[in-house]
Amino acid sequence: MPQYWRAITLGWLAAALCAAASAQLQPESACTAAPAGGAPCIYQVDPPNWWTDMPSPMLLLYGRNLKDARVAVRGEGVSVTKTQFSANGHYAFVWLKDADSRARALRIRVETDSGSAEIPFRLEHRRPASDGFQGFSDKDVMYLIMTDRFADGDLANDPHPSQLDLPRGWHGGDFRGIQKHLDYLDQLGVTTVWMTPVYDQDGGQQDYHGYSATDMYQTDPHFGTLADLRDLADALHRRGMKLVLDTVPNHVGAAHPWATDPPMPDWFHGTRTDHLMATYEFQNLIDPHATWAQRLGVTEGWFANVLPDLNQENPEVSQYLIQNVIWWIESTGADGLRYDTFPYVGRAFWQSLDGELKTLYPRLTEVGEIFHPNPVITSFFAGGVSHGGIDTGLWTPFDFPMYFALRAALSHHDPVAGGPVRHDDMRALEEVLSEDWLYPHPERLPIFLGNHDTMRFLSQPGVTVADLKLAFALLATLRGMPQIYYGDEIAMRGGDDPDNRHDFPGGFPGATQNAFTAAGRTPEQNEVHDWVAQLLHYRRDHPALETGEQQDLLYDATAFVFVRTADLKQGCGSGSGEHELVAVNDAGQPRTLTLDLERTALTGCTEFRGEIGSTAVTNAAGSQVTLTIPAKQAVIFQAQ
Ligand SMILES: [Ca+2]
Ligand SMILES: [Ca+2]
Repeated sequence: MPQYWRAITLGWLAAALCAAASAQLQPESACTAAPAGGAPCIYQVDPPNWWTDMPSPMLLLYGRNLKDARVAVRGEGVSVTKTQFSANGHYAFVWLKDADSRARALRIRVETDSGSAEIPFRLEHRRPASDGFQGFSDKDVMYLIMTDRFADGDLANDPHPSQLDLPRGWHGGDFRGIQKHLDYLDQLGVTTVWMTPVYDQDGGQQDYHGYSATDMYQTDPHFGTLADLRDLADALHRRGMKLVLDTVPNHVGAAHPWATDPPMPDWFHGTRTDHLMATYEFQNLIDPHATWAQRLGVTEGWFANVLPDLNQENPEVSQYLIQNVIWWIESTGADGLRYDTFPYVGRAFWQSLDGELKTLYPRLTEVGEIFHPNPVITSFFAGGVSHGGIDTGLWTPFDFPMYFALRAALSHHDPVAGGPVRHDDMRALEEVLSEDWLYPHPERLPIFLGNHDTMRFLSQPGVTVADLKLAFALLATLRGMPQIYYGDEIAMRGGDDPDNRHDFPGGFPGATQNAFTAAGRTPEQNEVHDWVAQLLHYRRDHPALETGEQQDLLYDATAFVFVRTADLKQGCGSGSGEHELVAVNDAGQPRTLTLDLERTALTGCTEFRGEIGSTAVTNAAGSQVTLTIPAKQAVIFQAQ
């Protein structure tokens, strides 16, 4: 190579390197210190990367001196179609258009008469469709983990000094801690892990729960890195297990930078100093005669009067949130979503989100939190039906009415007002099940005994370990998908928040016992754990209990008897599928129950073999069967 060519090449290379070096985000402190009217400065871009073969993204740039900047992209096949700026120049919205499908690095140049800035941005190839995105269903068993309280797998990300003694402090649980205990969950019979939100909470002293995001595009460092989260997702997938991410599009944390400096004047419903306080009157959303003021109290109020309520009716807010959901799914291969505070967000947003997700992830499923005892209310939010001209598309709500019924039935405390349950005994179950016609898909309903917002099942007044075991038998056999709150399977106790969020024994430094192992568990813990494992394994081996139809044969104050089978119209006989007969006796003495089999799903059945809790006595004669169920026992029979 001639000398002068080499000099030109090196000179060009140096210039290119120099330009490349300048294409980077600046520290936030450097931008906030930049003089007004100076050169543009950029410290953050949401989303931090995107993918080809997806709807082209809207970027939100954070910085200073961005107002009315000229924005251009260096990189083939990508153009800027639109820009928009906050009046104070702290934010720029940039809409990109990606004309081809190549993964590539871009440089986004932002220029004003005072200077310019450049930032890098990557478009990646999407994950193969087989790499996650599986969706959960009634074939699964979901386990809710409060990440900070399950297991500490990385002491390096713990707070210093330790906050283990603070009931509302950060205890140090993390993604690696969950990954370390997948054997425990797998062996218990869990197939799907639902984690509380992973968003950055900026170390907020009481924000270990994850519902007060300060940056929706970062994991909280206490939980671990995005790479740690991906490792956990991959480890779950290698076992055939699934990951469900908790998704919070209703609000951000009070400490989010937007709270004092929103990207648009109507980014939130109201402002920090002038907003509605959220009401919890979901019936106002359903009542055709409610006032708009009554409805807006739910959808536009600030949760607990402190959490800034995002304005999903603003198209840019809606697009920001939808992209954010997609970003977490594509970044991790998550299989499903749990939507927080579902009724507090307008239906139109849910419909838009669902439309995008169904296109990108056709197998992904979602469950929405509608905390209410009445199926008339909870079913209103389910997908598959239009109300007010809008179908939310939601795969399923949680079965909160069944949660209330199970508690009323087994604690013998007055049922919660506002639901269909009138009894405080076994009849409460049928009172809820009889309303299943309200749901397009009652078989999808996740059923549960409690969660991170409720007193532990075992701490309700008067509830015993025997009651907990009956509740687990119902959880494993009733229609729907069982969902377990971490620690209930080892008989953990605890009152209202924060007493219901104790550390899983054995997951944290200094623990006096290790309940992850049989040897480390107390006899009582093993009794409940082994019962739950036995039920879940039996359920997995008998698909009628997962996906079968259900017919309720007998219900009174102390007994509930039902059958699960693939097709109720097929009685016993050659070629008919399995018939799982479940009988629960909540009485303090044995019950002898006689069932008439004619014109039931058990027509033609003559043999009843006890499979679980099989000390029961059966006597089939003619078209009747008599079952004797011991005191406070649940028995599963196979009928033939
Ligand atoms: Ca930790
Ligand atoms: Ca809202």
